[in-house]
Amino acid sequence: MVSKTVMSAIKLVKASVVQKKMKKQKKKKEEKALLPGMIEALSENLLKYWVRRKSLFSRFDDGIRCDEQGLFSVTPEAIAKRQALLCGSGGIVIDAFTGVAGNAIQFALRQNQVIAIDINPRRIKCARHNAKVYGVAHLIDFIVGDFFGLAPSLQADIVFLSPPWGGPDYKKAGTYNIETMLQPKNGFSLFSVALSVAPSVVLFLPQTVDMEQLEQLAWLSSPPLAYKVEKNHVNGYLKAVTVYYGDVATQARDHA
Ligand code: MGP
Ligand code: SAH
Repeated sequence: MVSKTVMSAIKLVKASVVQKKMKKQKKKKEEKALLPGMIEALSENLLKYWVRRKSLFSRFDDGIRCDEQGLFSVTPEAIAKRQALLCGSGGIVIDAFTGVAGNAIQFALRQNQVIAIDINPRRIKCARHNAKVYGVAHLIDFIVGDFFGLAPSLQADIVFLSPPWGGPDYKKAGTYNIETMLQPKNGFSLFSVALSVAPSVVLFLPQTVDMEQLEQLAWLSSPPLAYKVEKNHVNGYLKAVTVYYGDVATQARDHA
């Protein structure tokens, strides 16, 4: 006869087997949702990003993973490469809004020590996976967290900022105001926080950004910071602008 204790132990083991099975199924389901090839899962306005996926990641079809926001926000590879070139090698670079790692991968490929932060755990999971596809995951520290909360404990050579612009509809507003339209905080506060972490800050912004505001950011410091604005094109089309502030601006000018 089986004792009560043994019966409850069997029940516990059974429950844990069922739980493990359910966990596995959930994980599989989540991973499936992130797999490429799920074209039917994309809304119509995301199709254009899918069509140009190889300009976002040249190795997209080697298993790159991303969700919807990751797809419309990722920095096209040619731009991310250029930004990494201008930022140089061998430094500590914080990618404060990592997304699916379009930028973090290129900074790592240039032998920087990269700290990759994103508030969204699912996107950090994609970012780590994508960095593996490019063979650089071991060079990047991935952190799930809020950049503003983490900033007081961070120090680096460069902070790279590629924050949410408010979705693909930002263009409808005409001139892009970094004070009112940038998320999750206004651009001036964001910039000040980044400057408390590193002497050089790089901002990736919409092509419609108010150029006067970019100059105002430089004047937040005394003496004002050196800065350089670069327009970013892909296949001849203007996509965005990158602004380099501080030492990195002087360095960037040498690459003009
Ligand atoms: P876009 O302006 O949405 O597309 O994004 P495009 O190709 O100019 O649109 P079209 O209508 O002219 O075809 C251009 C690029 O900007 C994207 O590939 C991303 O790199 C970047 N980008 C777009 N959004 C909406 C964001 C965002 O919210 N945050 C960040 N960091 N980058 C973005
Ligand atoms: N450059 C990235 C795209 C960044 S999209 C790439 O190439 O893939 C902007 C990212 O900022 C989103 O993934 C969003 O989750 C993240 N984000 C938003 N608020 C944040 C915060 N407070 N701290 C850190 N990340 C944040």
